[in-house]
Amino acid sequence: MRYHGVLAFIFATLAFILANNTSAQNPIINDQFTADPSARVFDGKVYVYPSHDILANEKRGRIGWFCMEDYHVFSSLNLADWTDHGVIVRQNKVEWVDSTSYSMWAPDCIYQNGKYYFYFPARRKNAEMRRGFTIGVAVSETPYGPFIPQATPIENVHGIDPNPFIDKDGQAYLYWSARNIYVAKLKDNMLELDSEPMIIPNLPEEGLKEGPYVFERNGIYYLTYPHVQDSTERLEYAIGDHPMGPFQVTGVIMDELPSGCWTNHQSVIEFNDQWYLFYHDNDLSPRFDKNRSIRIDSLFFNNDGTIKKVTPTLRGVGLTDASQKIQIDRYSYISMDGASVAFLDTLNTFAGWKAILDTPKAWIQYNSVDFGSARFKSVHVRAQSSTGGGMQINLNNIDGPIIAQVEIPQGNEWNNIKAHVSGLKPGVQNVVVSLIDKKPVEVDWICFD
Ligand code: FUB
Repeated sequence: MRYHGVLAFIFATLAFILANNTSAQNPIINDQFTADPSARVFDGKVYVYPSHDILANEKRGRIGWFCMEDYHVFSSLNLADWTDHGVIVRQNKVEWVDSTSYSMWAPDCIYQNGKYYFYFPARRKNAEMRRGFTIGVAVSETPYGPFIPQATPIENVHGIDPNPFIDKDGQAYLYWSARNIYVAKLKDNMLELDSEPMIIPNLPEEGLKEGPYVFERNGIYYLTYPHVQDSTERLEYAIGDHPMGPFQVTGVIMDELPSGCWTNHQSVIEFNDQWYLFYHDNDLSPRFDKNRSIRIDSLFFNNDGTIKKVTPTLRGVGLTDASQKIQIDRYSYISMDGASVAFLDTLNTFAGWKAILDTPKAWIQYNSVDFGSARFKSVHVRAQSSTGGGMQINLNNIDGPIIAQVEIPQGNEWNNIKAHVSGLKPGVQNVVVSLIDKKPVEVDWICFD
């Protein structure tokens, strides 16, 4: 117990020290690739257990394919500030995993009887099993580790994308995919199956189905899954009145991603009376869709319990503190003409994006900035303009009150410019940045102090 306490302390301290390059916008993690987000609420905090995409090369993985060697976990109290707790499971630290396979695909985690059970797929060492994936478990006393992997995978499971679910009566189930979606009961120890795997019937027969994630709301069991109906994966769901079904295909949660990213992968949680959809896209790797990034958007239900379709946004969820960098390129709305977004550095996408305004009155609106008691006296803007240019900041919308005007000096260097702010209102407001005349301006971020 004492040993675990000390380890937990070391982990917590490490987590605090680790880079916190995460944000209130989409994607939520910006210093590494992340995919297949399984979100959970433990003790009032949101934890996300994603896959960790890396780029394959001659020495690791298969070039042009998924490449994953470990898992991180991230947590947040407000869906805006995320802490990276570091690596929790690594392929070469799990006895049964083929540590040359870089195949640590979509995981999930659940709490039961005082412990956290982290389920993950990978390829096992035994030559005869090389073809297929199986699923293992690592156990921890905290949601962020240390997780101790079991020496062997779960018997009788062949497939990927594990999803544990615990019903109201305490019975645990494991779902996974292997072309079809499977379910079996779990024993109380959460490490062994307690029933024969069953293929969930009545799901679409054509097109790949994977990534099951089950949740319950008002007595309805929602089985959500990515499915290739047409050319790439879209997020669908089926509903039933028991965790083992029967389930009836009910609708689409999210259409195919406009980016063309071939995979998508979801989880759904309720947090502080709001439901959220976690999913992924290839924001930080637009040319290679096996390097993905996790995202969050709000999810709403109709009165009959069906799910309203979610449209992917750049703004994502959560409030942005006015004193933090407000990345307006993750906009809520944008003018029809003259406003666009581009990478700051196309060779290093982790540096993020910039907003470009190049037509008079072009604007970008960023919603839900928390101004607190509106004590701010100035705004800082990181911007550049090869011609020299001017921009203004309005509250609420493009016709709302002007709170600042900012002159950007002529040049090809980024400037940090400070300008006076007046007329701020307390609380949560939208900000709109617009071009005053026709001289183009590029904006990295703005923040208030
Ligand atoms: O991340 C690798 C695989 O891609 C996952 O296991 C699938 O769900 C798909 O997202």
